[in-house]
This record gives sequence, C-alpha cells and structure tokens, in this order.
Amino acid sequence: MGKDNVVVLDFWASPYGMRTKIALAEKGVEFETRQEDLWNKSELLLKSNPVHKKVPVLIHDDKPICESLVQVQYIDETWSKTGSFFPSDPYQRSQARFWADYADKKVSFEAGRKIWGTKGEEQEQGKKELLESLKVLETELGDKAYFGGDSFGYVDITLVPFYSWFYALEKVGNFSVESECPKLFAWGKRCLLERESVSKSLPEPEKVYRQVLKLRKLFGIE
Ligand code: GS8
Repeated sequence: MGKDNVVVLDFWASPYGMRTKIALAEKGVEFETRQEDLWNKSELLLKSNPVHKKVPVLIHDDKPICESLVQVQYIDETWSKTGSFFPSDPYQRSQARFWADYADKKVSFEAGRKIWGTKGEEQEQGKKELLESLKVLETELGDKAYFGGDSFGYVDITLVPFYSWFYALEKVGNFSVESECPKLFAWGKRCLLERESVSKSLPEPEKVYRQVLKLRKLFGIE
C-alpha cells in the first residue's frame, strides 16, 4: 500500500476544521492543509463540497469527504490500528454520539456569532443560551478527565475547538467561561496541555479575538 495522500481544505479559525486536524493528528496521519479564502472559494472546494460549499473538506486519495463529524468518523475507521475515538460498548458509543450531536448543535459557530456578531439585548440572549449549553455539557463531564473518561475521544474532539474561541467571546461579551463553568474550562486547558493533537490544531486565542474584531467592523457592529 502506498502512502496516503491526505489534504484538508481549511480556514484557520474554523472550529470544524480544527476537529479534523485533531483527529488526523491523534491517528498520526500526515496531511497537508490548504487555506481557503471563504469570500473567494477555490474551484477545488466548490467541486469537492458542491452541496454546502463549506470547509473543512477532507480529501483522501482524491476522494472528498464533507462535514467535520463525518470526517472524524471516517478517520477513526480508516486509521483504526491505533485504537478508536469511540468506546467499544454499543451503549457507551451511543452516548458519545448523543453528546457530540448536542455539542455540535449547541456550541456552534452560529451560537458564537450570537455573541460576537451582536450587541445589547441580542448579545445578552446569545450569552445566556451559550452558557446554558456549556453548563449542560459541564454536568455531563462531571469529574471525568475527558468526556471519554480517561481517554480523549469523540466528544472531546467535537467540542474542544471552541475552547480557542472562548477568549474572543468573553472579551466581546464581557463574561467569563471560567467562572461560570470552571470544570469545563479546566477540561479545555487539560486537552490543550495533554494532547499535542489539540495544541497544534488550535489557534492562539488572541488571533481569534483579532479576527472577531475584524468581522465586527466588517459587519458594522458597535
Ligand atoms: C460546518 C462547516 C462550516 O460552518 C461541518 O463541517 O461540521 N457542519 C459543518 N464551515 C464554515 C467555516 S467555520 O464557520 C464555512 O465554510 N463557511 C463558508 C460559507 O458558509 O460560505
């Protein structure tokens, strides 16, 4: 078998692209990232993800795979020798899928946008909704090191990219995730410190904050 050719069409600030990069790094797969200009998408992106036209796209030996969580599952099944992101018990596996789905729906780019892309009442509502979801996730985490228990798994990979957005959201929205959800915040820090896959896939919080300020200006908020 020849060497795998793995490309990720990405945008550095995309939490979804971070999931895919973390999963590949966890499996020790070498890959190339190609940065997309989301205002001027490449032909390759439009051809590879004709339905949503979004990043990330994972291209494995010229075959495109769309949607970050589908990609994480594909990566898990394709490079399976190093162990799985999922528990082996079917019930435990169903629970991991449930929580990843919850995190994907509730702690999303759109949920963040309700904070960084708004002001006043609308922003207060956005903060309230995000913190409610984070508290639900914090309860599920409980005293475990990771959502997967002792091992870093599917739910961790799904949620941890958003840790790199917390700082920007806190600065713009004037609140603190650490004081509202201390265990969840500590979990994010732990992932960053203990998993190289995470530390090399997440951008600097300051850089995300600068991007958010740029977007606020672009959209004429303030
Ligand atoms: C979300 C991808 C997405 O929103 C996934 O892969 O999990 N459910 C998908 N990608 C955004 C960048 S991050 O916010 C994107 O590509 N936007 C470009 C556009 O909407 O035109």
